[in-house]
Amino acid sequence: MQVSISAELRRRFAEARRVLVLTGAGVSAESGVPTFRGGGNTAVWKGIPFDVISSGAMLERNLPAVWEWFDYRRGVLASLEPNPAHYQIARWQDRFPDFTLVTQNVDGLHQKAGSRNVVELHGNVWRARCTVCRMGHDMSESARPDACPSCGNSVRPDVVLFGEMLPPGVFEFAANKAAECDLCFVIGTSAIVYPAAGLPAIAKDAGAFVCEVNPERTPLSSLCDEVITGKAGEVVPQIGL
Ligand code: BV8
Repeated sequence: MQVSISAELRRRFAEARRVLVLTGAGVSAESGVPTFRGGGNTAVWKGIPFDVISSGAMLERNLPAVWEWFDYRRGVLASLEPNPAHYQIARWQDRFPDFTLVTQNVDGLHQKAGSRNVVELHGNVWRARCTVCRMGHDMSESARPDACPSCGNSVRPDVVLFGEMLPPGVFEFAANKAAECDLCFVIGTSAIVYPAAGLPAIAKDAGAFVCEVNPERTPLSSLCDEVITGKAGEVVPQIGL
């Protein structure tokens, strides 16, 4: 689908030096990853709403149930591939002198498409970490460990659940980059989860040109300088390289 991109955005893209991209579940939708909201379908797992099964309170109460949910999601993700939006964003990292990709997604598809130094605000489903010593464990090539290989305590998904703090320093790093950028893209997010959804406003307040890509309008749309209505996989490759 051909989309209309303003001459202003094309000029900004050509002249940009510091670019920040914020992505949400929508950037992975065309790869087959279910989104969490929008379209009337809220993710529900065995009758438990997504924001309940993916909450710190549930993890405290029933870690096995949370693992079952994340084991299922890794199973779904294992066969999925990045889509043209992921690949174009990966190309952008060498196109600009200062490029930062911040994602709310936990699916690892940006990295699979070649993006480096991805700022994962909410962690990654392919990592586990110890509940005590916080030792990380990569599950992309191996099964989930029954216990921490280092201290023997229980392990949990290395994902930020609802009601949990983001990893120390991660949001602050992203916020600083948002405050320095001259061009900010917001791709595939419903913009209701904080603190992530606050990043575009930081960029806007600092004078950046903010462009949203989404089939639907969001609470951020009104603050954006340009809103391109469409699917990420179709729109992002047309924005430019
Ligand atoms: C925090 C990992 C400090 C888990 C996620 C009450 C109690 C406790 C907390 C709160 C509270 N009230 C508010 C809060 C804060 C809460 C929050 O913001 N809640 C919201 C729902 C109101 N935030 C937190 O809890 C954060 N921590 O604040 O700590 C604190 C601590 C205690 C108390 C207060 C404060 C932690 C948030 C992280 C939660 N973990 N994920 C897991 O994945 O299982 S968030 C989850 O939502 C996902 O990571 C997802 O990425 C994220 C945001 O969703 P989106 O990515 O935007 O996806 P969504 O489906 O919503 O939208 C998809 C969009 O794509 C739509 O717009 C659609 O139109 C579009 N789209 C569809 N197809 C396409 C497309 N776009 C482009 N192309 C397409 N083809």
